[in-house]
Amino acid sequence: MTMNKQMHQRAIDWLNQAADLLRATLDSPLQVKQKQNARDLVTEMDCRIEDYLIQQIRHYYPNHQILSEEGQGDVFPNTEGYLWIIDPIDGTLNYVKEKNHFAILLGIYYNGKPVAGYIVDVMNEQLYYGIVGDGVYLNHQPLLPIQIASLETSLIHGNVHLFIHNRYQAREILNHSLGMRHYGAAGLDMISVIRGEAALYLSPRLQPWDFAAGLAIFTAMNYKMTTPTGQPLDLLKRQAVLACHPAVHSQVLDIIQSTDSEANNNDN
Ligand code: 2AM
Ligand code: CA
Repeated sequence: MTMNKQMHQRAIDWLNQAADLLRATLDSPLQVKQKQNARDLVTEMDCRIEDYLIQQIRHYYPNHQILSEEGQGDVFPNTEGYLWIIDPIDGTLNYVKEKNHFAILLGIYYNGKPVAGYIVDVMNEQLYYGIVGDGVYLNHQPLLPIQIASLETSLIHGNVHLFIHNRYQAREILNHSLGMRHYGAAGLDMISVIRGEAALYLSPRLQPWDFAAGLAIFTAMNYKMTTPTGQPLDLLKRQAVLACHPAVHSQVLDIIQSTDSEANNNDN
């Protein structure tokens, strides 16, 4: 399925409106609630952005399915037909504590296959999108990534806990690289790989809305996004994710699979 131009234009208009609203309200007092723990937050702006995007999609595309983090989408979506996967604010903890380094994420899928992905780096006013079968763009200009030659000459991105607990041979991967950086917003960490600033991003636990936008952009670029054991990602499940430049993917899989400990290598 190729991306429909009108749908693409609407998605961009809605994302721009949503990003404008987040910037305009940045200094307003925020209602912050904990979800599972003190690091897992939701604010009224997560819900407001989600509500706005879902209202637009439902109005123009009433037959499409929606999967969205804060629960206003479909309760039990499947991958049949069009599926919009939304994270209204990726990096909510950054949004609350830094007022920076957060994103809006949207992935559009058809019968489980990526069609287009959108990542808005809100405070930098940068819109990244990838259209499968076309290419990847930054603020509507074709993106020319920095070239990645090898793990040994590259930075990597990854969740800090991976390195503390050495899951997926994270320390070994780090030792092969030049060093580790991390934003704490999956969409922005994936952008570092998309731009060629880092060779990979590894996270032990991402929800579909954390990786759906990036997976579509990676697919448009022929980059690799799999589980850390090289399996395809399941669009409806929480999983560990290895998002990788193609030049280093097989080397990283080899390092991960060289582990002795099965427990450290569990994809779930
Ligand atoms: P969020 O801000 O949308 O919740 C932080 O390392 C990254 O992981 C962010 O993209 C964050 O997204 C996501 N994240 C935080 N807690 C998570 C959890 N329990 N499961 C999956 N993803 C999570
Ligand atoms: Ca979120």
